[in-house]
Amino acid sequence: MHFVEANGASIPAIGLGTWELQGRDCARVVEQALRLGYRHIDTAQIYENEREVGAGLRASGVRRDDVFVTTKVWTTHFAPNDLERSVKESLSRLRLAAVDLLLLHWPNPQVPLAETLGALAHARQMGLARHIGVSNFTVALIEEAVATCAEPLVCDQVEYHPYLDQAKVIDACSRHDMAVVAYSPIAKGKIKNDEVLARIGAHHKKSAAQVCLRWLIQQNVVAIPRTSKVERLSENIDVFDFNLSDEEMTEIFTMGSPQGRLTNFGFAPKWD
Ligand code: 1BO
Repeated sequence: MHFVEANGASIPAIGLGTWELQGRDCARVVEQALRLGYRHIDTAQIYENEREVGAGLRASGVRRDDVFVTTKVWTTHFAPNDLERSVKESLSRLRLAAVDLLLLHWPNPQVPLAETLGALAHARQMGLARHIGVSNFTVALIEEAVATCAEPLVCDQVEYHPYLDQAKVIDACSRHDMAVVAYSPIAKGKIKNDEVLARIGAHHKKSAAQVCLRWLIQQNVVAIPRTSKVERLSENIDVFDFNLSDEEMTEIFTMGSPQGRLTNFGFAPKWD
């Protein structure tokens, strides 16, 4: 497994995203993923599956310390006391003493960012999280957060795949030694039918999805593809035995645009 280093954190480059995985299916997929060699699981309070993620982790038999577990605080818990209480509730659902990474899930302009970051930093100081970071933050918000937070922020988790140009966010993260963690890295399955990626993949005996994940890894980006199918779990982690050429990387970069976003909500910030 390849790791991405960021502000003192070592993050496994491929993780399992669990957005929209529920109940027994979620626990089963987490267990299978860990048995297949995954060492990074991503959940969130709003996914309502932290209990199942914890159950899958225990059922896998993999040592707790060998797995990098991320959860995210939902925006309704951004007032300082709420944040601390909600993180303790997350830990009790996961049945863990601490998570490896704790993120603010989306920006929430209703609560001053400095107050929320103070509580996030305090959660780390109390030992509830080994590392902290943000998600869905724009360049301006990254700058504000880095300037305000008393503890290092190790990542911004954002939507990123070949159809969405995220050059500005990537540049801001790299200036602050923060990792970019890509959610929906295979564009909610759209990549599987992409002709350019399939053509590049044929050259390497890999699928279009594997080329896409490899393209992210070669940028030092962490990817957290979600799947409920065991064969896809194996496919998504089998991306460490080939290299894309500079020409192939560049060709894939030309597919991105700011309009390629697939996840948007009324409460989202004004994107870069
Ligand atoms: C509302 C969930 C977006 C991705 O984590």
